[in-house]
Parts: sequence; structure tokens; C-alpha cells
Amino acid sequence: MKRRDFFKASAIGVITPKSLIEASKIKIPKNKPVVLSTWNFGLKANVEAEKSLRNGGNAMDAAEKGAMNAESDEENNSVGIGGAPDEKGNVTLDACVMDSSGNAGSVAFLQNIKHPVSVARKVMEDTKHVMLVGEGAREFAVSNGFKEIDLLTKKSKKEWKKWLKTKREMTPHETHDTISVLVQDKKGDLAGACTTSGWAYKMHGRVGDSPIIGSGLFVDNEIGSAAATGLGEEVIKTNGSFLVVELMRQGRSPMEACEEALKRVIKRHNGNPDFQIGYIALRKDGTIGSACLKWSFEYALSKNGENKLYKINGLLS
Ligand code: SD4
Repeated sequence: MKRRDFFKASAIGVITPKSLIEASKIKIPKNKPVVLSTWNFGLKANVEAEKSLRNGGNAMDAAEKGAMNAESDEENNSVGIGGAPDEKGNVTLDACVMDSSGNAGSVAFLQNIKHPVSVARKVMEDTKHVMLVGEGAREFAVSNGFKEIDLLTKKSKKEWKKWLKTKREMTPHETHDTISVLVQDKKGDLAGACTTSGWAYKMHGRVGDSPIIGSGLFVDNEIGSAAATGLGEEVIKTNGSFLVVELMRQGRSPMEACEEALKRVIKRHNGNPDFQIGYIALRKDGTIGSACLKWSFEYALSKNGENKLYKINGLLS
């Protein structure tokens, strides 16, 4: 079969060969790094990521450094130390990374380690695997020199104890503030990191979308990258970040791709989801997009020497 005929035969649904982006035709920006992060603590993360880029770091180094900044921040109650624990008072962390070669590393249900994003990177670089969970992930971290610490701070313990009195189910958008950092470095290469303590007071053992490659984060160095924040269960069911990148491959702008991925969720919930999901997307040509389901969402963009916070309203607001 000739190549043209093959394309005709396989042109089903919305994926027509005409609309597929030809990676080789994308204009790759050189010496114009972009850092895009979720939520307002993304501003500080962007500063760290930019610092890493200035010091010669590549996109992966910068994304890791950005994510580490949020993990270290004790005031941030949804990432790393100071993150809200599960219903039993254990802080369990999920994180993943992807680099420009399509390599991926991930940890889930990791306890007592301050920088899960760095453990995820170690999994990617030093093992044959993509994902380590729980006790195995902790042992791997310790054997690689990561120190064990108590991640439950005085403040997060106090808040958990207060919650224990009512055990009120937290509505997901109350505490869901994962950080994802998407970076394009000066060569134009893409990488990303995503890290969270997940849903506050979650069921013991619960893991969200953040460490799942394709859900919380996806990077395809030919097309673009995307990351999610919000109710992980719903992101997983639609393979959200992978979907956003594939929609960009099909010719959608980063914003259209984020919106279309959310429309699938809206449809699944008969037009009325009662939770939040936010996506950020960075296309290989340096353009970015973002969209959220409801209420509002903030992302931090560092580009052309400016680091700014942007607030957007939900598709259903
Ligand atoms: C999760 N997606 O564990 C994460 C939490 C989150 O904004 O994104 N918060 O479901």
C-alpha cells in the first residue's frame, strides 16, 4: 500500500492526516526558555527552574529544581513536607518526571522522603523501571542517600487532628494543589515534573494521577508537554495529560487541547462535574495554554525574562 493510500485508509474519526502536526515543521525556539507551572507557588518554582537553566541545566534539571522548591515549602499544604496527610495521619507522596528522550520515572505512596521528584528522577535514570511504590520506593530512596524525615509538620498535624473530629469528606478542590512544572530549555527540548501529597485525608493507600505517566504528566519532545492538577481519579480515567499532547499533535492549540480534554470529563459527568481539574500545556513551538473545569485556576509563566501569574476562569464558571 502506498503511504498516501495508507493514510486515507486510516483516516478515521477526528484524526485526519491533514490535521496531524508534522513534527519536523514545528519552528523550535532557540535560546528562549519557557517555564510553566501550576498554581501561585509556581512563581517561586519558576524562579528556581530559571536559575537552573541559567546555570547550564537542561529542561529536566530545571523542572526538577522547580518542583523541589514546592516540595520544600512547609507552608504549601498539598506538596512535600507540610502536605496534608491521609486519613491515618501518614503523609504519602506521589511524583513523576519525564525527559526529552521520552524517559519516565515515578514514585507513588512514598513516605518520609522530602523530595519524591528527585527519587522519581533516580528511578528513571538508575533503574530499568518506570515506577516504584510504597516501601520499595522508600528503601530505594534511602539506599540512594535520601534522608528520612518526618513530613508531618506541627501545623499539618494540628489540622489533621481537627479534621479527625468531624471526618468531613474534603471536597477535592479544597486542597488539591499539585505542582507541575513544564520546561522548554534553550535548545528547545522539553521535560516536566509533577509532585503532590494528593487529596487531603485520603483513604490510606490512595494514589492519584500525579505519578501516573500520561495522566498527571506527559512529555513528547516532538510535539509538546502537558500536566494536570485537580481530582486525580477523573484525570486518570481520561488519561488527561497524554490526551492533551495528542490533541496538540492533531493540530489543536495548547489551549484548545486543554479545553477538549476537559470537555470529555464534562461529558462523562452529564455536563455537571462537581470537582476541579486544571491542565497546563506547552507546545514545542514555545506557545502555552491552560484551562480548568470550574471556579478558577492559576498558572505561573516565565518567558522572555518575565515571571507572571495568570488567573483563568473555569469552562463551566
Ligand atoms: C491528586 N491530582 O492526587 C492530585 C492532586 C492535585 O491539585 O492535583 N491537586 O489527585
